[in-house]
Amino acid sequence: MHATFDLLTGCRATDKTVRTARVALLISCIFAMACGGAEAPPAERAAPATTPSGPRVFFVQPQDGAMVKSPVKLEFGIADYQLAAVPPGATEARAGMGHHHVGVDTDCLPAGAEIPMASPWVHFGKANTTIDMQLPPGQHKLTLQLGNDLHRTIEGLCTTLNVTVTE
Ligand SMILES: [Cu+2]
Repeated sequence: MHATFDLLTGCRATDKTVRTARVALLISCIFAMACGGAEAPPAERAAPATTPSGPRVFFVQPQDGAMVKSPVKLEFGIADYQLAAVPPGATEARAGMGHHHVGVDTDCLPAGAEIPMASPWVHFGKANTTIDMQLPPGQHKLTLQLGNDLHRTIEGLCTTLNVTVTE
């Protein structure tokens, strides 16, 4: 089929379309978005269907069950909650804000508990979201726990995964 390239709409148009009255051309202009703008917007990174909505923290990497080598690159994510560095000398917790903590081979702490400033916990009080963590070979549980400015846990903002560190 012979086709011409219509400069006005950016669409390929058949002879028939070109011959048709200008009204038709206008109509094709109106629909040009469906042709020239055929590129779909980039799909949003869809959360798994099982993920509940609302505030949450999650590991961007590694994936649960991954085989990894030490040092292990950890990256943390947060949704519907504000990641914030701890202000110097903070004496109270700002509502709706927190920073990440990682616990190695330990469970989520109860809501409101103070996250120890000691092993197996690491605080990311500068609102940082990555670390290259040294881990001995074997299986490890990694717990990502959000804490407020007083390093106290926040209801529901904790997740865990398991990785196997290979030699
Ligand atoms: Cu902390």
